[in-house]
Amino acid sequence: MLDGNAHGAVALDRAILDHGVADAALPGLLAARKTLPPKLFYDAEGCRLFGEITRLPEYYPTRTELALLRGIATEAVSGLPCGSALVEYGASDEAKARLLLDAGDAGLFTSYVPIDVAEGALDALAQRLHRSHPALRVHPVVADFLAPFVLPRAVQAQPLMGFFPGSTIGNLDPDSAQRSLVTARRALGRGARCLAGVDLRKNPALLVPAYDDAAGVTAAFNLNLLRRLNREAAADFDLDGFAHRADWNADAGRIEMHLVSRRAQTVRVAGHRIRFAAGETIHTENSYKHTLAGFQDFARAAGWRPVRSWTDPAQLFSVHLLAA
Ligand code: AVI
Repeated sequence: MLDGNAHGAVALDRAILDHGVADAALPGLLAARKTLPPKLFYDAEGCRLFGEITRLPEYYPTRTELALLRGIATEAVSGLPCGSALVEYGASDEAKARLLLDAGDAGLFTSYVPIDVAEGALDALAQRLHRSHPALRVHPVVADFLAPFVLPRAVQAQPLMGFFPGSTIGNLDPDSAQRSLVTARRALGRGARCLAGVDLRKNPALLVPAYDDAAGVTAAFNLNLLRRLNREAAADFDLDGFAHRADWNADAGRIEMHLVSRRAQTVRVAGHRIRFAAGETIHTENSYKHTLAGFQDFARAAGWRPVRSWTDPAQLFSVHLLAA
């Protein structure tokens, strides 16, 4: 059953989403070390390119996590009461949630709350689930889950399981990731459980190509940010003037994505003139990688109790069951 407005999505966080692209981009572009917020990746073309990334041979996280979840889904949801709600943080598609929704007895999950900034993707996801799971109540929430938001009233009295798949929290700086786990624990309440998919530290020879693939899809995904600014923030970036770069930052334990200015140039963005030196970068994304014990400590510090952790045989990716 669908629940929501005419677009099929409950807009609880308009104040944040309506900031506009220029407002989101300018503070970072005007800073001494230029940055852009990764949430700007996900316009329609960015969502399409991210979908392509997840199918690349070099990009191991999606297929590894899917295989892992397929194997552990029944164990991961065991002990949850019938009539529970699954709350997914960063739900660009429902492929992973389906594994949990279909895992337990019929009637284990009666509601699903996908939360994401990409309203179009949420609408499409809700329509697909409406067809395949007509008895499931789907309550999409258009929100940046970093900011506090209210869970739909309809699920507030249900037993809740949070779901952070895809190492989404790895794209947040550690303070924000910590805060989002705390916010989720408070929103989900006493007795809640949470399942988190977390990418593991590994040899940079495997990590870097996952973010700099031979077909150039990740490069196109990164450069699409500039195309979006040209269209939505009155910018005039020359896309040929910037190159994609992915670096492993061993000290910080993260992959960094940058757009490197190929020459000295000045770009207009929303009425501002922004100067780039040759070689200067816009830092567009961090993707933190954890150790198993490191993530368990991280979850504990956010008030969650680690119950169980699973990894694939090659120890590429991990899934953690946490209890509030
Ligand atoms: C969405 N997120 C978990 C992806 C990642 O692996 O950090 C985003 C991504 N950026 C480039 N490739 C994939």
